[in-house]
Amino acid sequence: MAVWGKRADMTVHEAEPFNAEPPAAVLAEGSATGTDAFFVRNHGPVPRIEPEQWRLRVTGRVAEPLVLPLAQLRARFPVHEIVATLQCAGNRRAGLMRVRDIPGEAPWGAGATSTAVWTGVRLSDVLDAAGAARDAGHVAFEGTDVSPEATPPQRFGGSIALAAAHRDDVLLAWAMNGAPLPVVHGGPVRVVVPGQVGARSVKWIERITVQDPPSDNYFQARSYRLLPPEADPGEPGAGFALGPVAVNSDILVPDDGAEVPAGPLTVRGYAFAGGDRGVARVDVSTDDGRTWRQAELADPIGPWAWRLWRHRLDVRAGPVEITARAWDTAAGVQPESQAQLWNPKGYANNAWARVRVTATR
Ligand code: MTE
Ligand code: MO
Repeated sequence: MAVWGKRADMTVHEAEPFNAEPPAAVLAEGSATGTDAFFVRNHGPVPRIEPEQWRLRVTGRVAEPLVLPLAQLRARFPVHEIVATLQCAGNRRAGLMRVRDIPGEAPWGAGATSTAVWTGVRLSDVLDAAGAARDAGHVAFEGTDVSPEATPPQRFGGSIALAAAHRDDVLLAWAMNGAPLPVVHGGPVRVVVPGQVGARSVKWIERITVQDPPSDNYFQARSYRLLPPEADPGEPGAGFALGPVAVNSDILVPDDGAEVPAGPLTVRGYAFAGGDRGVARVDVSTDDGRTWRQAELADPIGPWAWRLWRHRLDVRAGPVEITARAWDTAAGVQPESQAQLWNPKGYANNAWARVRVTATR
């Protein structure tokens, strides 16, 4: 049954809180993901907020604290539209779980990554209006939803560095793909932080605090940290907080395990690089990386969005393993082995993409 306006064929990792990803092939259909297919990652129940009741509070190291109703947020600042990809840190965790189990976390596939057009105002314009201290360290976000998974249970939150918050691309968005932001994606208003792990794009944003240290919220200080493999995931402060997304790609078509006709086969996928990096190249191999061919990249749809890619192969009857890897504009490349990337929370799997298919005559 379709819930939250999503396609009926979503893989639902959890019904409550709702967590779901689209079938990989659906992501290959277009550079902007349909709202009905865009993945959903929730850490608590979806809060119901009346847009008229909603207020954004801007506090902390500001000259003038603000309390902004939605109408004022929309009227007072220039409106901007960006195309941005969100990628959850848990994207492709299923691959890491095949290396070693990761108890308590969902086996996300390629689909914890999606791209949309977001409309809103720049966070930096709002910070300027509040007279945010220019020498502050971080900007902390807090949503409305209370996560029972956090210790102690608390609202979802996180932070980004002040310099990142002043970038042109960080939005307080009330629309997605040209329609009011759906409640499951954070409506009435969410933060969109392009290029950083999805967790920093706080939904149902209610409070923005300009401060020196990073947020002490559970989802900044304890979770969404990349731990050394031997670390105890319950240990506070271990590892480092995730931020910009490393170069990544995945194969969306054909499906892993599919049977395909021998002969011409078009392989399709996405590639994405966060931070200030773009996707420079995608390579495809059918001999486990001994030789590579360059895939054809779709035209860029914006500096903060993924690049879809395709590559035509000619496959002979029998088993075929297809491997892909992306390079970013800083010459970063996806590492080969997910065994080497395994970490206790199963984040940031950017190992070579692989699917195994059987070609039949
Ligand atoms: N914001 C709030 N308030 N609560 C959440 O659970 N999940 C975060 C982020 N913002 C979350 C949140 C995570 S981990 C990700 S990956 C993205 O939202 C997912 O955004 P989406 O559900 O719109 O795809
Ligand atoms: Mo996430």
